[in-house]
Amino acid sequence: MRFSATIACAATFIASALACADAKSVSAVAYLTSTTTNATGTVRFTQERKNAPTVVSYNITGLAPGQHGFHIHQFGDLSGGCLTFGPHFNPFNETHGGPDAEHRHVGDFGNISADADGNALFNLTSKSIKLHGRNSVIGRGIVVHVGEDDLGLGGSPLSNTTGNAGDRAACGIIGCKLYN
Ligand SMILES: [Cu+2]
Repeated sequence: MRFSATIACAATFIASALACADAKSVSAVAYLTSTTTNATGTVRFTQERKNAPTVVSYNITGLAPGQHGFHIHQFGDLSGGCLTFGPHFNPFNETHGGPDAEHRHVGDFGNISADADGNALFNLTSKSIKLHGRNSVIGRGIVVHVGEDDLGLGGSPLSNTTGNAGDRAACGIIGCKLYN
C-alpha cells in the first residue's frame, strides 16, 4: 500500500511537471516569505509562448519604504533560508547590471519601490526571463533585498556581482502554477 502510494505520488509529480513544461502558455508563481523581516508577497510569471516576453507581476508587503534590489537567484533551495538561493541566476556568465543594461544577469530586475506603507505592487514585461526551454526560471528562486541595488554602477567589487543590495529581506521558490 505504501509502495503503491509512493508510485502514484511520483507519477502525479512527473505528470504535473510535464504539463507545466509542455503547455504553450506557461505560468509560474513564487510566494515570498522571510524568517528575518516582515516582508511577504507573491510574484507571478506568464509566458504565452516560447519566444514571447514574460509578464511578471508582484505584490509584496512589509518592506521598508524605498528601493529594494530584486533578482532571480540560481537556486530554489530554502533549506538554509534565503541564503541557500545562491548567487544571481546568470546562465550566460555576465556581470551584474540593471534591467536595461547590455551586460546583466538574466535574473537582474533592478529595484522595486516600496511606498510609505511598505507595499510594492507592479507589472513588468521581460524579454530575458523564460518559462520555456533550458534557461527556464521555474525551480529557481526570487529574492527581494533589504537595500538598493546599485545596478553595477557602484564602483566596488560587489557591485559587479550583487549590486550591493545587502541582506535578503524575503525569498520564494518559483514553481509551476496550479492551473495554466
Ligand atoms: Cu539578489
